[in-house]
Amino acid sequence: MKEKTINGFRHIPYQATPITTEKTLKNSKDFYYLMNQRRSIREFTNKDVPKTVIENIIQTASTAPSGAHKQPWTFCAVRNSDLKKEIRAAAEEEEKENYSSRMSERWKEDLEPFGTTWEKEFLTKAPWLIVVFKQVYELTDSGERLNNYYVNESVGIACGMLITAIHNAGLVTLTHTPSPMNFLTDLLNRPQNERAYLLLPVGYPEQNCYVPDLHRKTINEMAEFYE
Ligand code: IYR
Repeated sequence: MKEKTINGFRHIPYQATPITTEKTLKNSKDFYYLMNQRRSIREFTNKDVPKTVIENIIQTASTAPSGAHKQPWTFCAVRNSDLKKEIRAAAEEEEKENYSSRMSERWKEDLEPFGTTWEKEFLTKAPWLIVVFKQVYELTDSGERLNNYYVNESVGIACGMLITAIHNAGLVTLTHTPSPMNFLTDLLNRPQNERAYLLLPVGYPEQNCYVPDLHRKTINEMAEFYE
């Protein structure tokens, strides 16, 4: 197959990998079994993770589709312990406020199975923190603001792929959402077009780590088929 041009842009043949139906059955099942072992982990060891691993998982996340391929994301990977301490202190300050006055009683009851509190030891214990920023708009050299498209969808998908890559690498994480997250813009010195979206500590689970006995919805509870 040859290249072609659409609206003046080069299009190249898609190199599909040939696959049998049996192989797609096996792949889909194996991957489901792998991902079904993923759990949100709040207790980390301080064992280091090589920077290359973090680069690989971030590159995997950046394969996500995005509105008009704007790739409206920045992944800030923090290993510096002083910076992690500052992030923890600021996050805990917000969370104290959340748990004491901003969250509803019903919300706090819904969180009881997880045993979460304002205290966030994982922010200093995990070897890496990945803070994902969304780029609400692009800033041109002349200072013009060009809005990006479907930013929340795009960055949400990239975060899902990041979590999948972390699990596939044999590491653990949790989706931490200190709210409000503006303090991360200052601490990480981000430009005005970026907003903090999600914070993911990455590392190895603590030995003898427990997780709540949760159950996932069955296929009949969460899917409808229209054949
Ligand atoms: N952001 C708070 C509260 C919290 C909210 C949800 I939704 C959780 O699944 C867990 C915690 C915190 O991180 O403690």
